[in-house]
Amino acid sequence: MELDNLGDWRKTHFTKDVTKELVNKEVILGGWIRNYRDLGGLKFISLQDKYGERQITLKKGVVTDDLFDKVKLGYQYCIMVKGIVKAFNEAPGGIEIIPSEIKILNVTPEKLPIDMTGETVSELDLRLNNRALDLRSLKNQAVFIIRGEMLRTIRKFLFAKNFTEMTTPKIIGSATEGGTELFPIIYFEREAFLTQSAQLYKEQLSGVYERVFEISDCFRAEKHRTKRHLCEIFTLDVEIAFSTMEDVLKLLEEIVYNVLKEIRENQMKALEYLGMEKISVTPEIPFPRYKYEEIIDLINTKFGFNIEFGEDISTEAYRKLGTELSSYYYITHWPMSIKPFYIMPSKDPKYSESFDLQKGMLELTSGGTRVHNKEQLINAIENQGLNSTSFKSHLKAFDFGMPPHAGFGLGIDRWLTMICGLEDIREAVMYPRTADRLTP
Ligand code: AMO
Repeated sequence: MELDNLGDWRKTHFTKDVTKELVNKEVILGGWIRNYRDLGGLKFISLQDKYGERQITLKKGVVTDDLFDKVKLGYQYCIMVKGIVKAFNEAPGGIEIIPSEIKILNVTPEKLPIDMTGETVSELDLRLNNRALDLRSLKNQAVFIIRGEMLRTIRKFLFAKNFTEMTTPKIIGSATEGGTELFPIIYFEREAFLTQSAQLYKEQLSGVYERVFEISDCFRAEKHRTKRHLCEIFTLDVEIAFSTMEDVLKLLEEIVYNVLKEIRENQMKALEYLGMEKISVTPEIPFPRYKYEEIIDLINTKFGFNIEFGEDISTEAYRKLGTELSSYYYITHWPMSIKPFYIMPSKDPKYSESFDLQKGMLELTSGGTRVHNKEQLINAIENQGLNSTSFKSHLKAFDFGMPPHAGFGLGIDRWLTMICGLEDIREAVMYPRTADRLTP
């Protein structure tokens, strides 16, 4: 097939902007063919762009014969349409476009590797193998509209609260939070690592900008093959000087509340598309707070587990817990023995000033008050069997008046998975990275 040139055609509107106010006006739209029907004397095209779709209607006798005959289309052909907007109640959105010209800019193979009409759902790995196509689906459109809203709201909220957005290095010279779960890389003649989190930098920068945040990727060399784990994750990191865990708990629940509120206010259509409008509701704040000891007591007595103080809570135990506590809640005061060196011990050093934010069975966030005294920090590093000399450059920041500080890290991908009701975290990332997946 001979393809048309773009020439001097430019889109005048996105599909979402073609409303009834434009009736009888000419528009130029561009996008992909999600679906088409050929009923002999009548052809319908569902033209999709990044915001949705509009119906293009070709009726023999109404459009020119040349145009009618030209329209022999395939799924996901890239086309542009020039035409007049008409009101038509039976069409989606009550609008149709009667075309005067159509440009076919690019074509597709007769059989696409995955279903793009929305009639069936192809298997996830197959979809991920063809991600640039798969991302065009209306379901993915809804997921990533919500993700965009989430990130926009977080930024808006934090800027209004006097936070500074930081950008910290992703290539680091030594382990961030202990030696595990790091990806080594070759950095000229030396070994370096991909960062596991912004932890040390956000602490240092809390001693400069007082209230800092970063939304960025970090890397976990985890071989877990679960529906909750990725090797490249996207996190919201927050650190606040002159504060403790108490302040952070309040801030975090306000963020969660506001993000959900704004998603509901601004992107209800996307939530509805995913069938999540009744499920991803704005939660009541403050969130319930349970101490770690209360939680393991509950799990042990109610579900017959035998978790001892100092043990992590297994996935199976979390699964049961999620049936009891299905909304957002905090688990605070974890045993110091299972927390990283930078976490502040409680008055009774058996416990720590740390917390997780849970939604049902899923951990969304961890955080706490940090150690800001250099001697105490060195001891904590050594007590965890790490070598404090490899933290030399980080420890320097603690010589220059480091304020008391606290913060948290929130897994954006996990949260999005939950808000959108997705089965697998890989669906919440445009190009996921797992132990098994390095392409596309
Ligand atoms: P943590 O390691 O708990 O804490 O990570 C913070 C949050 O990131 C998400 N997360 C993951 N999501 C998907 N796949 C993974 N492999 C994965 N690992 C973590 C979770 C988790 O709650 N520096 C601390 C935070 C702090 O204290 O400020 C940290 O990184 O949602």
